[in-house]
Amino acid sequence: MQEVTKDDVLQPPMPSCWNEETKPHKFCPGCGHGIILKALGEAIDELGIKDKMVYGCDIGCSLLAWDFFAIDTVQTHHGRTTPVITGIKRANPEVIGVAYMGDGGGYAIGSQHLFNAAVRNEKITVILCNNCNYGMTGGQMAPTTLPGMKTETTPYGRDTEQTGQPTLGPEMVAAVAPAGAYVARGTIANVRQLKGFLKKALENQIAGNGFSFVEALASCPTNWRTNAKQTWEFVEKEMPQYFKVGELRTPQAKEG
Ligand SMILES: Cc1ncc(C[n+]2csc(CCOP(=O)(O)OP(=O)(O)O)c2C)c(N)n1
Ligand code: SF4
Repeated sequence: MQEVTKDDVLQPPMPSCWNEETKPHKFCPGCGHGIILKALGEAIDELGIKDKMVYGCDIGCSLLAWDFFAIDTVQTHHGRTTPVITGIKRANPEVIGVAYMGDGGGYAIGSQHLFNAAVRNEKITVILCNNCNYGMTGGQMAPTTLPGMKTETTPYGRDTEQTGQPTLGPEMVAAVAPAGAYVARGTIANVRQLKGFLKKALENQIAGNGFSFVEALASCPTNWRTNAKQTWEFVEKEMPQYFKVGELRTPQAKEG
């Protein structure tokens, strides 16, 4: 039988800022990272900013995107993408800097960087993939693991008496960021809306208003050990019950 290659199959259109040679990408089937990065790629294409960008990815499954874009890219230590992109942006304010990370990288080891960058209103964009666990290292409890959720390190379910409540990142960033910040939580269950949030976050940086932060609810079927139906139900129905989807801050004013 003749072998079928990827050139024989009709491919869905890729964002032009993607590095075509590195596709298919390295994420597991059903992973949310690729969906977030497609929405980001389309937002970059629509804004026409590819040549001005520096993209930074963390340690965690986000590092699998080190060759994902045809864009200047830096791969950093775990939790350190925010300060690395901050440094690049400060050295060259013309750059549009994006820091991409997981919930472990952003809300555990890198939380001091994330929240202090927000306090300082650094003119960068941080995008965080919330998949309720430490994906790359095999599915341990993360700051975002839901109450009662089973992981490698919470085999009987997360006990919030012992470990506290899941981190509400956008709510925390919105509470400390000055006027000019943009903060939102999207989901891979609504990609059109997610792309809109990512576009507004990038536009906020282009306008020089201040810090921009978008958390995206996403899937990790490998560590959740879920089939396609269970995976989608968890993302679409379970996660938004705790993590409310929507915009929390727009640059016009500090609300509340
Ligand atoms: C300083 C440091 N601490 C710990 C690790 C081990 N480590 C690698 S990836 C990872 C967790 C990644 O989880 P997350 O940030 O949620 O991203 P995901 O893989 O789920 O996308 C950890 C703890 C490391 N590489 N470096
Ligand atoms: S382990 Fe989870 S987060 Fe990492 S690539 Fe696989 S599905 Fe995605």
